[in-house]
Amino acid sequence: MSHTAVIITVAYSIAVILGSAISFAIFRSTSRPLEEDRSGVWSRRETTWLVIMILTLFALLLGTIFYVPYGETAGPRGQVVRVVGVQYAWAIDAPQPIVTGRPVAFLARSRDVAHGFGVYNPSGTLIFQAQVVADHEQKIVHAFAEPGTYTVHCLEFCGVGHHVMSTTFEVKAP
Ligand SMILES: [Cu+2]
Repeated sequence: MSHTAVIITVAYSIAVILGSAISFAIFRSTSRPLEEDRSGVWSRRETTWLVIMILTLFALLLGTIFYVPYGETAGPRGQVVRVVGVQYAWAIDAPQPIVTGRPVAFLARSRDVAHGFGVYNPSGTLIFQAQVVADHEQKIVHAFAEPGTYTVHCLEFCGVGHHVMSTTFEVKAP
């Protein structure tokens, strides 16, 4: 299982367990007879719950923010590849052959509408995708681990020829 799949599975499991526990507690509370005023107790519980939620959200933030793919650079040894999407083709301009093991900065923009730059590895698995729009240069940094022929498919419906908007590029061992 991939790293992302593990994170998603764990996150969903926690959500399901918490959701079930809360639903059960609410269901139980509706069948209990009315008691004397216990607002002091509930006020303290509410504060405790607030603290737990803030700590949980902060832990989730710390645990996930380093995987956010924004603001990355390819570094001084990076390879720069320019990508232009247009209805209905991709132009991929790599000054040198793209090699494995070194980060590649894809600088992608569109000449017309929004497109989805989706890159598939030689075995056909999607490895990353990014939205590509007209007035913004989208930067995606990725280091390829294995050489081969990578396929690009447009992943944003962009018109009648969307399904033919594909191309390939080669990644070589250095
Ligand atoms: Cu498209």
